Amino acid sequence: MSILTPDITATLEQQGIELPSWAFGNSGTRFRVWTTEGTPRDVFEKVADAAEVNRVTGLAPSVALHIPWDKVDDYSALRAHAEDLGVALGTINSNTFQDEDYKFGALTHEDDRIRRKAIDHHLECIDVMDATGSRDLKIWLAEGSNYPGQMDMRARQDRLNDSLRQIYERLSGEQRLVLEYKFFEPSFYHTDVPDWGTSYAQVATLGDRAMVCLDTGHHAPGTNIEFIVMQLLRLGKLGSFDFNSRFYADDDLIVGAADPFQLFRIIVEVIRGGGLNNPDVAFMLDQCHNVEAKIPGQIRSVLNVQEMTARALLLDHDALAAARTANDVLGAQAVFMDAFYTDVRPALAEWRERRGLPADPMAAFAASGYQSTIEAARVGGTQAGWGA
Ligand code: LRH
Ligand code: MN
Ligand code: MN
Repeated sequence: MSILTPDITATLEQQGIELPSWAFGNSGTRFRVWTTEGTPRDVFEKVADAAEVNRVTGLAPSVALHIPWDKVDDYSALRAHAEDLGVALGTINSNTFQDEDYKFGALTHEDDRIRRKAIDHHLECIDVMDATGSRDLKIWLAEGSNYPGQMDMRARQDRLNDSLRQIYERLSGEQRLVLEYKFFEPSFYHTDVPDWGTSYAQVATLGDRAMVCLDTGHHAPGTNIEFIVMQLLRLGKLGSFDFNSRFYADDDLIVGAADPFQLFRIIVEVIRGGGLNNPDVAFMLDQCHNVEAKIPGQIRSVLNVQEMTARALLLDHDALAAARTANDVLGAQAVFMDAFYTDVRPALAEWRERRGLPADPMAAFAASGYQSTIEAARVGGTQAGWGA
């Protein structure tokens, strides 16, 4: 009998991980952007590549867009294109980090003209959501200062709150606003939304459809991220994840690659806090594939999340509760590690086959010929990159 019980597979079957359109474009560091053959030239091609990840894994039903990187004239046509390929358009990410006007802030800016421009950009993003059928507007702000004394941090919080309220008021129906935090970069002294507490304090004043987005790469080294996950779930304010992994800063590497145990611990808390199929929590990747192949990089990523989810679902809660009640420190830790160390890969491969999916999605993609087809077809035009 498989170690994956029917209860576990029923949960796994519901799992969906949103892919970021920008993972399929070229990216790099501030030193160099690397190019690869077959890289999409527009968002239609990015969506096609994302659909390929879903085809071989059954795990990636939607694609997040970044505006203006993925700006098009006709979002209904893009939506129809995605639906034809079996995927949906997901979270809309605003972008106020590449415009000269925003050098000293956007939603926090002292100058009313610039702050109005930034608010209007978000209102346009909500127009896009109306056309794409997206639920979430994700806001990450590259705002802050480099030197003590440079800016009035408190006044900026007040302006931020006013800007967010104007944006929130434009949402309709099921639409939500998720506010992402990041402890530093591009500003190095102070950041206007540096931590979950600030994001929470801001969204809590707006209403029920304003939540916090937790990007796993946006914390200081050593931060207990699963504690934050637990707390936000407890408060009913965890709206979404941006998954990736990091060694040093905001590295945007493949989720579960740098620290698989951390991913396991996070997913344990997600399950503890209401389950994986909690509709309030959106699972998304936020990654860039600088030197590795992009489509296989995304396939590897969603499989890593699935593998850690299966391991977390194997946790023996009764045994854990008994050990905790007895204050059996080593016993509780042993139960926890037993689940983490279980190799679920053969059972997952077998389960995939039973569902008509390839047992080995990486191999299936390599054998499909898709990569050589796009390399031959996508000549001419400009390759999309991080920021274009
Ligand atoms: C900022 C961030 C944010 C952006 C993305 C490209 O570091 O995580 O989510 O939208 O990177
Ligand atoms: Mn992010
Ligand atoms: Mn980031």
